[in-house]
Amino acid sequence: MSNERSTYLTTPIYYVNGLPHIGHGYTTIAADVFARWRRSQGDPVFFLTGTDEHGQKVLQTAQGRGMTAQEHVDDLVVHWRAMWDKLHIDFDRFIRTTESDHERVVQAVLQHLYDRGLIEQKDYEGWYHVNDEIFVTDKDVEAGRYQAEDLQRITESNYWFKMSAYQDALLDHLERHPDYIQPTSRRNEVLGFLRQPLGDLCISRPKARMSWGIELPFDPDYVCYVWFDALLNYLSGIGYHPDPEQAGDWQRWWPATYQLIGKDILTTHAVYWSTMLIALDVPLPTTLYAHGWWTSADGDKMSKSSGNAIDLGLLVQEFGADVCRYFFLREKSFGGDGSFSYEGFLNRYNADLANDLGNLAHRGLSMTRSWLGAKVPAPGANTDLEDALRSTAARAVREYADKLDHLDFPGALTALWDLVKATNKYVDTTAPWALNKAGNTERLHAVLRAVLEVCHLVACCLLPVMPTKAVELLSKFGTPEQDGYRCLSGLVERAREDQISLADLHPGQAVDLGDPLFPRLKELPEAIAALFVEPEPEPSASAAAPLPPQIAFEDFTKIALRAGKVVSAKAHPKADRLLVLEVDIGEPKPRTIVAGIASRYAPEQLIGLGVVVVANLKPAKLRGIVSEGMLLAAGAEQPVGLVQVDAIPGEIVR
Ligand code: ME8
Repeated sequence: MSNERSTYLTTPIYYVNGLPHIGHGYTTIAADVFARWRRSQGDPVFFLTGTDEHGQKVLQTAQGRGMTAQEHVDDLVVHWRAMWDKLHIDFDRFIRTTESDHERVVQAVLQHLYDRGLIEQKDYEGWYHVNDEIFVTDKDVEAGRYQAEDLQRITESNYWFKMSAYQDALLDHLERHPDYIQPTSRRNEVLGFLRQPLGDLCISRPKARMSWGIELPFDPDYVCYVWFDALLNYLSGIGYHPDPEQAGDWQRWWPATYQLIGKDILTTHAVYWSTMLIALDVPLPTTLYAHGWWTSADGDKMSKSSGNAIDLGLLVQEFGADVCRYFFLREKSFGGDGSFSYEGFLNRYNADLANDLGNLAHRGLSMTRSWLGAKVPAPGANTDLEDALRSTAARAVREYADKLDHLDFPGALTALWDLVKATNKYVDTTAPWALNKAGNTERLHAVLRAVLEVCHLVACCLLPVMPTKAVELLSKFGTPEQDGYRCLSGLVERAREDQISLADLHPGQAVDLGDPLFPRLKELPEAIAALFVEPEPEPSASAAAPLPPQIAFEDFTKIALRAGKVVSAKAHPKADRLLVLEVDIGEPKPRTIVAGIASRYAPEQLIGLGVVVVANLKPAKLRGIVSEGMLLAAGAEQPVGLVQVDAIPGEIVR
C-alpha cells in the first residue's frame, strides 16, 4: 500500500552521564512502536534518536570517572546503543551531538543568526543554576523556586539569542494550532508561561568556565550552550543546513509528525525550540507531545540523580524486551504519571499476557493439535456467535488503529484485549471439548477456526508493540514476519469498512503448538527478588568509630526526636532481622515502625518500653511495610540496645 503521508518521529537525545533507565526506555519504546505502526500502514518513516554529549553535566561525570569528556561519551554511548538493540528499537538514525556533521550544522546556524543580528553579546550579572545550566531570574529566586546551594552569582559577558522577539509569533502559532502541544494540560502550561514577558536566551558559555561544547564560529572564547546545540539535532539529523546549497533532503521529513519528550523538558522545546525555528524560518513541528513520568511508589520522579531509577537492563534480561514494551505502554496513560512497582509488573504480566493472550493461543493451538491433526480447518457454517466475534474483532482493530495514531497506547491495547477476552469467553461458551466429544465436527471446525483466526489477527496487530513475541505467535501459523505486517495493513483497511472476515488462514495450514508464549510466573525472577533481600549485617563496628564532621546546632534541631511508648510488637512476616512495632508518640494514632532489632529483643520484651523516636524521618518501605520513623539504638551494625526514656509519649527529646 502506498501512502502520501510521511512520518518523522523524534525522541529527546539523552544525556550520556549514566546508563539508560526506564524513563529513557519509555519514550524510546513509545517512539519505536509508533514508527513500526506507521511503517506497517505503508508510510515512509524516519525515526531519530540519539545522545546529548556536551555540557556541564556530562563533563562533570567524565571528570568523576577520571576520563576526558570524549573518552567518557565514547565509552557510554556503546551501552545506550546496546540497550536500544536489546529493546528492539528500530531507529533510522542514532545521532550523537559530538558528530562532525551535527557540529557543522550548529555552527552554521549560529553564524546565520549572528549575521542577521539575532544573536548579540551582552553583559549579565545574576544567578546561574549549575545543575540545570540555566540563568535564573531574581524573581524565580525570590519565589524560592531553586535551592540556594544550587545557585551561583556570576557576572559574565555572553551571547544571547533574541528569543523575546518571537513571543507574539509563538503565541499566535499556539492559538492557530491547538494540537501543537499535547496533551492540552501541557499546552495550557506553556500558555501560562508565555503570559509573562519572554526574555532572551543565553546561548554561550565562556570556555574559561566550561569548555566542553561546540565552539562559537564568531568567538573562539566561547562554546555553545548545550540546549541550543542539542535541540538542533532534530534538524541536523535529517540533513538540514541553513544554506540550501549545503542542505540535504531534510524537507522530505520536516515538519516532524511527533516530537516526543518528557514533561520535564517542555519549556525547552515549546519555547526555546519553537522560537529557534521561527527565527530560522523553518516551520514548526506538527505536534510536541510531552508525556508523563514514571515515579516511585511515593510519587517522586525516577531519575539517576535521586537514586530511585529502575535497572532497565535487569528488567529486560529477566522478562524479555517485548514484555517490557507491552508493560510500559499498557500500564499508564501516555500523558499522565504512573508509579512503577515490580509487583505491578508481575501482575500485569500474569493477567494480560499469561492468562489472557497466552492462554487463548495455547488453548486454540492445543485443541487443534489434539482433535484436528494440527491443521487449520476449512471455514464452516457460522452462527450468531461467530458473527458477534467478527464484529468485536472489527471494532477492536478499528479502535486499536485510531488510538495508536493518537499515541493512546493503553487505549489501543485495551481495545485489542477486549477481543482477546471476548474470544476466551467464546471458547468457554462454545465448549469445543464437548463438541469434540459429541462428534459435532462441523461446529468444532467453525469454533476452532474462529479462535485460530483471532490469535493470528491479534499477532499481526501486536507486531509494532511486541515485535518478537508477535513473530513467535505468527510462526506457529507458518506466517513470516513480512506477511504479518502486510496482513496488518490489510486488516486495518478492512476493519474501517467493517469487512473483517476471520477467514485469512489457509485451510489445511499446519499449526505448531510449541512452547507457551508467556508461561505463568508465581513470583518475581530470582535476580529481581534478590534486590529486596536485606544485606547481611557487617561485623560490628569498633566502639571508637571515627566521628563525622561537626554540625551546627541548627542542623541538629532539624531532627525531631520524641519520647514514645511501644504499644505492640511482632515479627516482620518477610524478614527475620526486623520487628514491626506500634509506637505511641502522643499523636492520635500510634506510628508503625519497622526496626532491625529482632536479634536483640523478643517482641514481648518491648511492650510498654519508653523509647526515642526520630519522628520526622521520611517514611520508607522495609520489605513491604512502611516504617513511619526510626528508634534510636546503640550499635552501628548490630543493635546492642535501644535508647530508653521514661517520659510522656510525645515529649520532645534533646
Ligand atoms: O533532558 N519518566 O536528557 P535526559 C518518564 N539531554 N520519562 C523519563 C523519566 C521518567 N522518570 N526520566 C527521564 C535531557 N525520562 C536532554 C534532552 S533533547 C534536545 C535534550 C525521559 O537524559 C523523558 O523523555 O535528562 C525525558 O524528557 C528524557 O528522558 C530526559 O532525558
